[in-house]
Amino acid sequence: MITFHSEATKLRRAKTELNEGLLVAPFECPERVDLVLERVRATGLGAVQAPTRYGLEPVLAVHDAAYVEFLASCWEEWKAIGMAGEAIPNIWPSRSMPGTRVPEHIEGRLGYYAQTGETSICANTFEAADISKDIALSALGHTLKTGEPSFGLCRPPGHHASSDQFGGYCFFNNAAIAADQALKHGLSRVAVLDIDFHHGNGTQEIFYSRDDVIVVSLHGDPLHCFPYYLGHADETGSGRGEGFNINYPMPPGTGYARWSAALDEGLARIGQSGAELLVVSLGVDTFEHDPISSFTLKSEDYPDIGRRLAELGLPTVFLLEGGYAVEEIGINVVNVLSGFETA
Ligand code: SP5
Ligand code: ZN
Repeated sequence: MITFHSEATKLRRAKTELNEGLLVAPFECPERVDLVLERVRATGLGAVQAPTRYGLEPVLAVHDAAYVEFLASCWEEWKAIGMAGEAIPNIWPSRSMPGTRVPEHIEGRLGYYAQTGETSICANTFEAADISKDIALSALGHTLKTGEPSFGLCRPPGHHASSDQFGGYCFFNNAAIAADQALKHGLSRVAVLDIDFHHGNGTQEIFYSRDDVIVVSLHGDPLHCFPYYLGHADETGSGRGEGFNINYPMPPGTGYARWSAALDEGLARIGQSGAELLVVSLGVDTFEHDPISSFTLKSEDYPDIGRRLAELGLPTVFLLEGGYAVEEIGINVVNVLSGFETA
């Protein structure tokens, strides 16, 4: 399987993440890319290719222009007024003050465009997000052209990013951008299968009222797990999108038996949907030793995931999302991909 990769994904090197009341070194770090790439090479998965540049048009098809402008200028504006650390939001348009206007001060704009407080914006965040979506689109391009599967070694990840908010380490929604472009290239229905530990709230929001993209997400129950406010089983889509959003929330401690049963159900729904392409939001933070998640999948389980996905028989694009047990991230990601290949 071909891998799309760029060293430029590592341009974002945030120093701080707000975690458990402390500023710590971010879990979503550049070393993740090195470890996955190392494993791709060590296992001989296939060629590694640089992405093509696609510009911002595919991004603007999914994200609000003002949000994209905010991301492009946030860090410079933040520095310009002499803020001491990285850009971390500390106020939001919350339930009791929803407001209607976007503030002018960067502190207010930052909160307006943020979902969460753990994701700092630092130098080159926009540049890394931009190349990450190019990697996703290059993988899509390869699969559309050849019918062969492809792997986009995306960083930063994308599935939490909604039409106008960043969060959960995500800025541009790579999977949503790829799915949307696939439709613009002539497909009539695309499936996004999100197997990251966390609910893909951004992907859900972007496609919630659409029937041309079916979104299936397996994740930690939002009653107990980040991102907490979205991802319940009764969120099934709205309007013509009714029935095209399918959530499988599962409790902390869930292991492969229950998880893979949900996967089979989700795959059956995708099979029945008439989707012509599968985009997999591939997070491996379902791993038993992931430092911020609470499922108990083992490294040996990941090839079986790949095999089950292959049984669908659809052209498939894998895009990296989360996975933070840094030692094992490469093994687990490539286990899924090689399981898919050997099916
Ligand atoms: C792409 C992706 O996987 N994003 C996940 C972002 C989650 N960030 C906040 C996680 C907070 C977890 N707190 C649990 C602490 C356990 N010691
Ligand atoms: Zn995750």
